[in-house]
Amino acid sequence: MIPLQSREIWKKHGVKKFETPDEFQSKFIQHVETTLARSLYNCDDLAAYQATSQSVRDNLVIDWNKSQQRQTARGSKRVYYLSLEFLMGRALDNALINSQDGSEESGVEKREKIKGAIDELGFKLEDLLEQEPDAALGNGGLGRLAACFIDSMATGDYPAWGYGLRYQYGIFAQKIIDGYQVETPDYWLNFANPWEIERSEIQVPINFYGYVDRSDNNGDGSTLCASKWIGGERVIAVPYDMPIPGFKTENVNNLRMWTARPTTEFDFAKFNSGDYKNSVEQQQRAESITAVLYPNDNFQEGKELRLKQQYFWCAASLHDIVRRFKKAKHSWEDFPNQVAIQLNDTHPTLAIVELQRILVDLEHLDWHKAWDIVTKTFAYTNHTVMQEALEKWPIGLFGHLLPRHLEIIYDINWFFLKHVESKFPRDVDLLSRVSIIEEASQERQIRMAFLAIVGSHKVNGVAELHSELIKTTIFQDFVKIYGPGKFTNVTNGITPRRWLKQANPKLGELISKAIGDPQDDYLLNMSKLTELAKFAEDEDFQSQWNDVKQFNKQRLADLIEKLYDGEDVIQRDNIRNTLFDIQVKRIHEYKRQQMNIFGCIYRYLSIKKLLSQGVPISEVEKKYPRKVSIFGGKSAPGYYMAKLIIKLINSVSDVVNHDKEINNIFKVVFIPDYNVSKAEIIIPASDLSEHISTAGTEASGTSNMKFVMNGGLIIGTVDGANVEITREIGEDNIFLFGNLAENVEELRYQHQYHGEPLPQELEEVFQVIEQGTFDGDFKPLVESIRHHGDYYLVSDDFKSYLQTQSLVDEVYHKNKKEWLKKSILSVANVGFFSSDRCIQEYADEIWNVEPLTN
Ligand code: CJB
Repeated sequence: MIPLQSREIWKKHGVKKFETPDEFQSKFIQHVETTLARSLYNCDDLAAYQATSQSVRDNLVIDWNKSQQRQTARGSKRVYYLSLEFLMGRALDNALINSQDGSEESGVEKREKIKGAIDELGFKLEDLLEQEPDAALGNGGLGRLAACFIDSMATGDYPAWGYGLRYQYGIFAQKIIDGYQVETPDYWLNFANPWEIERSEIQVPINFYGYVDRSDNNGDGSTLCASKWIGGERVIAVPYDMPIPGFKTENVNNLRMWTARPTTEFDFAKFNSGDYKNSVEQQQRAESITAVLYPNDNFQEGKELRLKQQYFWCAASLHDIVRRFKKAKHSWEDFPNQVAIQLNDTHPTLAIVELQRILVDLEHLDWHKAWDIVTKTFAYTNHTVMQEALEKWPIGLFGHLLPRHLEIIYDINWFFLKHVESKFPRDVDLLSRVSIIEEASQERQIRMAFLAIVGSHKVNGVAELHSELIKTTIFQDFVKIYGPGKFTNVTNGITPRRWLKQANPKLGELISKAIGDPQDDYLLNMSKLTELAKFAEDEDFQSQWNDVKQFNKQRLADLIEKLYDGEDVIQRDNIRNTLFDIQVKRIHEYKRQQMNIFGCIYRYLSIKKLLSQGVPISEVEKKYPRKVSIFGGKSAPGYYMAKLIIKLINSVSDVVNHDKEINNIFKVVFIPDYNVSKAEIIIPASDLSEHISTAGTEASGTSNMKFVMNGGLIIGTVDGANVEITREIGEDNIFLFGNLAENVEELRYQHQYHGEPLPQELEEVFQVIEQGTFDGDFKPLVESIRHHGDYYLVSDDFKSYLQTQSLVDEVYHKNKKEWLKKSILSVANVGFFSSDRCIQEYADEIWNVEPLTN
């Protein structure tokens, strides 16, 4: 502690945030010369990016300190958001937009001033922003949702922390070689990361393996009593903190990311001293825990290292949370009044078990009292109904790594089943269906979703349809046991700061001017956007709206040209009358990029057919107006079919784009290495985007919301959040097609037992694929539909997909005014999908926490 008399000195020298461009420049130069040890003569863009970030970070850290002190002093309840993925993207521009001080000026205005100041220093802000690598610590929707939520929690002044892992390698970088995906490592920490603060003074020991010692349990052998777990391997968890600034608030929250380090203390016990090689191996073994993000999306791999990651992260986070709680000297009953923990999917379910272990084994609470605290603390978000994504761990692997936790899970299950039995006596079937331990499989497995439900007070789905589906399918029995009140819905959302203001500054500007909101308050109160509706048919406004879209399309065309080594793939001169049709997301059979590319092939064949009949190209163009189909997305490295879909897209692209005869009226483009920063360029450029999953498979989708927020129209199935998007923006403003979720089971059954013929259009597409028109062997893709049950119902939806695409062409090319009206009305009514609304719902309905205003 600093002695009282010294504190005056501290206060006198208290650090100050830079406020003016001049003060920024001074900070910038100071960082160039001291932090980076460079000078006027050798400061390149990278150094200038670093110095800018360090300067902005200084401001954030000052607010971060104040925010944390305020949160502690108020002693209010905190939220902890546990997510194995945080797909943050870049931080600098977001920090500039969100930067705030006591003045009236908005962050957006401030950003403009900093831009000017950087100009004067001899750099371009845009070039500096490009220097930053994406923090790509996530796979797709789930990880990006966590990033949007953490932004909204800070913006809403909620005392909230995120907890994650600081992977050294994020999601792999995707290269396309000969049309195939090739993965290369994403070592994003190559240069110093100015957005993190290492907290090496905090070191949390984490144990694995070993055995349970019950020698001091009075010999009664009960696993319910405090037991001692003697770990067999120990690593150290060290946190790195990322300040998360809110928009238009001085509140800055914390995202704490753990990294694994070896412990020397334990090495000595285990290895002979002087056995250098082994101790280095030990070091590498420890560090491997946080080395790499598992690159699967909607799929569980069941590897021991993944389980190790999960426990390492849960144990470190809970240790931190409990330490903070204990410092405030509350009684244990108060824990759920002080702490809310949200589980982002089942990945952090071990946190439930770890808290029970801490309370029973280390704090010596009675089992039931402890369990009451645990269940009041946790809530669980489900993100998928797909079987292959639901986490299960074999008992053998689990018990070896975490012997005490396995015992605790058995006990949790025992009490749970006892409760079920008392409510539904003699229903043995029910008991086996809901048991946390699945007995039916070859090896017994722990069903993590069931454990998460039993250990939480609320379970939510991520869109209305999805939340209903989990209640009637995978969690049906639990609704019977606990009643429907435990299950709820919080429809996903996105942060309008990144996905509107930052990604689409031109649209942001037009909106704030149109609705008379120069301070950009609409970014906090998105219902203000409804003001736009009155301009929907205003021709002058429509034309300005269209100009913004064309600007964004040019920006994307520039990116594509760069990625295609200078080839002008998208004929720039024709951009205004070329429809940009975009599908960017993880590649997955259920998301049905295959249906999209089959549609592209069909379009190409139809154009060729007309040409072969002697129809002049100008006439063909009337039927098939100019269009570019743009794809982007990564496949899990081990997902054969998804990789084949990528190859097919690239092979089709190769044929179509080089066919002189079709005179550029149709193009197919695959953008390699889709990531957050590319999304910020791609999404604002869409006229149309595709969200065409088999009904009932896409829990929510969030890029659908991003596209709508940027004035793009949607072609989609009645799935996930498309349903609520339709409700909000109006069914006239979205192109829906395809079978409904309620019919999927029946259709699959039909395929299995009756083998319906394929629609003619799909047959034609398959024939040219089989003729070898496109480079590659696509037999498995065709066969999965023709002979193997067509699980994703491509053949059932293909015709209505094509018909709806024709309708799109017609409106876009023959009725541009109608199109623009739809686009404006969509943005006017997109407000519901702000993640600020989600966070408020979680806070009110699940966490029971209040914002902490000054
Ligand atoms: N989701 O990104 C993932 N990974 C998974 O393993 C499971 C689900 C996605 O989560 C998003 C956020 O809730 C949803 O919008 C999306 O539909 C779902 O696939």
